[in-house]
Amino acid sequence: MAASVAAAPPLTLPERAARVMARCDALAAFTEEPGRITRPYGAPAAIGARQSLAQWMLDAGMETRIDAVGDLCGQLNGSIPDVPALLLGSHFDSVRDAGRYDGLLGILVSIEAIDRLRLTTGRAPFPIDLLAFADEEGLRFQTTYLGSCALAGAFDPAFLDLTDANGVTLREAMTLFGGNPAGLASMALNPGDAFAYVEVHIEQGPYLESVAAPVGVVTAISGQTRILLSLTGEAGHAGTVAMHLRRDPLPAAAELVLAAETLARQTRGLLATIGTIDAEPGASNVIPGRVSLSLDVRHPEDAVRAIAVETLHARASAIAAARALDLEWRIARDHPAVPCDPALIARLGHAVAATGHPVEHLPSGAGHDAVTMSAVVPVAMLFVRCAGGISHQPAESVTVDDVAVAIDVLDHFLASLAHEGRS
Ligand code: HGY
Ligand code: MN
Ligand code: MN
Repeated sequence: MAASVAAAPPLTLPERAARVMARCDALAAFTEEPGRITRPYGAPAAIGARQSLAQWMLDAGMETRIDAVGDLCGQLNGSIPDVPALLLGSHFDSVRDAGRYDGLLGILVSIEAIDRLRLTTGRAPFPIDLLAFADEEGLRFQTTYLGSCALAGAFDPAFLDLTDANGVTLREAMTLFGGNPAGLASMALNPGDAFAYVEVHIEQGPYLESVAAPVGVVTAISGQTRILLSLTGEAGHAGTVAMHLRRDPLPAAAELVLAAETLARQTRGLLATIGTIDAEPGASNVIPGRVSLSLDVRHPEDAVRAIAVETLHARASAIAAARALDLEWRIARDHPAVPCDPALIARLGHAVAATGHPVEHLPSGAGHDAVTMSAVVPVAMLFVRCAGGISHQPAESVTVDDVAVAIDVLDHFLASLAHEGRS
């Protein structure tokens, strides 16, 4: 006769937080660049990370599936006819040379809160869908928010023809990633499918640290415009073409970089970043023929951002004209500022208070999938303090104690919805 095996006791909150930290460490190994974390959409590293996340979702009692974009969707309670779902989520792609918490922390905290709800409070009277988005950063195709765009019914089919640095189309990458370009349109949420989208994320700024709070409730997310531009002149020999005869686009790019910095410094709240610059053909004894740059412009107010983008476009045109260069200016993504839902903000605030911590409110300067989701469902976000506000680089860091608070807050939030209903 087989010996009876006692069920393992449920994990404590500190054990769950430690598990989240260990899982962030484990997922850091899924990278396309040895020695640093770089996990673009659709890459083998993303497939590996998605497999681990899927296993942990299954362990937490969820059913899982891959959607048309390649997002991983975990579901607790299945679908209940005519009962809108609660959506939780964040992303598992990364920037180049990333930290280990941006995006993944929110997915892993949500897994713990869902598991805890299942094992303690019992099942909620509504489905809970955990969305692990496959592309939020836009590293590979400069697209950003691919998964949430499709869910929000905002996926532009023209995106499918975008190519990565190796000429692979998004259509090809999506198929290889287990997605289905033909299924994108039917992915869109219908009215009544969901009643809220809630995302846990590291703050990526220094505010929570400055007020000694482990978590904070987000009020709104700044708008952002991502521009891809190029300046084209004429390549030539570095040793023979006289300075006054050159059509060198790189000094023009330098002027534009400084113009963007100057405008942002002179405009309260405006942020302008040139994050990539590529001079072609790229040899020390060749005058560049073409320079490509990315320009990221952000402001909490859409009107200020729009004027800044127009101003910088005019400046770029003038710089190019003065040097007889051709300018290409393409707006790759343009997202308005998004307010979070007042009722969800209040409920998250109550959940924070229930854990005994101060209820801090703050805006987000970083973009999140909540931006796109806000078109179809009320959204809210919980930020977790990170050391020095450092993010988008390897020094990104959170404490296990703060992660425990985030799990606890999300647990209280879920339990309040489960017990009190949605109103
Ligand atoms: O760019 C952003 O704000 C986000 O991290 N993707
Ligand atoms: Mn990010
Ligand atoms: Mn993120």
